[in-house]
Amino acid sequence: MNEQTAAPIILVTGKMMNHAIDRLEAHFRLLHIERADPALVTGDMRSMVKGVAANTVIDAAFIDALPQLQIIANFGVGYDKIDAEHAARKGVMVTNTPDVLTEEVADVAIGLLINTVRELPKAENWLRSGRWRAEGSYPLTRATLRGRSVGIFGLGRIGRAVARRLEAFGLPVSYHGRRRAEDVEYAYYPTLVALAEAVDTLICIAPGGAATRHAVDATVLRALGANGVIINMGRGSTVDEEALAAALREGTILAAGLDVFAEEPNVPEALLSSPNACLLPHVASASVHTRQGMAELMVDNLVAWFTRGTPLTPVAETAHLKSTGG
Ligand code: A2R
Repeated sequence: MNEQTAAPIILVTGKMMNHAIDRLEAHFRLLHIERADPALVTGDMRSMVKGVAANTVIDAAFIDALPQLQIIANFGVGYDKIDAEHAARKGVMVTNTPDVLTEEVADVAIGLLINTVRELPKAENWLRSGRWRAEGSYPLTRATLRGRSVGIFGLGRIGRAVARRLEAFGLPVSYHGRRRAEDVEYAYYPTLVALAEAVDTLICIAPGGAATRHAVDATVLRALGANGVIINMGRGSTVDEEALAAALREGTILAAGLDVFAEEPNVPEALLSSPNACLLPHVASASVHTRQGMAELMVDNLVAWFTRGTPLTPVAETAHLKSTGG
């Protein structure tokens, strides 16, 4: 792949950080497309594109529009935007960027939890707007982290990193996932509603997609209770935002901290206007350090596929696929 002319052609979908583009250009010939829309696929793309570096939705129709496609390298650990099952059926490898963002996202989960419970962004606004000087101290917060019991929905790589931090904070941890993890001692609940009944703080760090869509619904929020706090770091689709806004409005739960939303960058008005919601614009992995690490892993997956025939971090749906070369 040293000769530029022999280098495989990679299609970059959507906006991609310069660090990724620079590294891609060192190994591949690049084409760009604003969004992964089959109507925008040119004849050259159809006949030449062997890999996609993805920062957008990649659906079945787009995969079908690229008959030479061998691999889709996703920028991010969550790959619910990519139809990985269809890719697997078509023999197209899909990779993601696990591990390199785990500790960063776990740090932000704890930051968002504390901001939500102790109202630090609102307290800073109090100072900046002159109310400290004019009116005196910021009111005592109704909530505290002290005495809380935390349930983690999705005890995977990031969930475990969050759990380790919570242990250091002296808080008991329990979890829900599709199966019990044999290598941890945290209490396991086989349903999300049972976990929500047992705790007062729920941290969601499960993947998006059909299986988890609206898993956090009105029933789960009621189970969490009036002192309940929910933090969502996984995917917006996992939480029924309408039910959440109603639960915040009606005092069914106490507060919510959200880094992800169902229709980003659109945030429902009912959440924007909720005084007990702490809202972030999907920034959990968004440091230069961690985004560069993600870019490097995305590119390393493509390089490994085209040089060795196996990527570094395939997603579960396509992990069995082998390169046929070419
Ligand atoms: O269910 P399990 O035992 O496979 O545990 C996984 C859990 N999980 C689910 N739990 C309940 N219902 C489901 N349908 C379901 N699907 C998966 O979520 C596992 O404990 C966790 C995901 O962990 P990892 O695959 O290690 O992902 P990582 O790196 O922690 O990232 C999690 C998510 C990404 O998918 C993005 O949405 C976000 O964080 O950045």
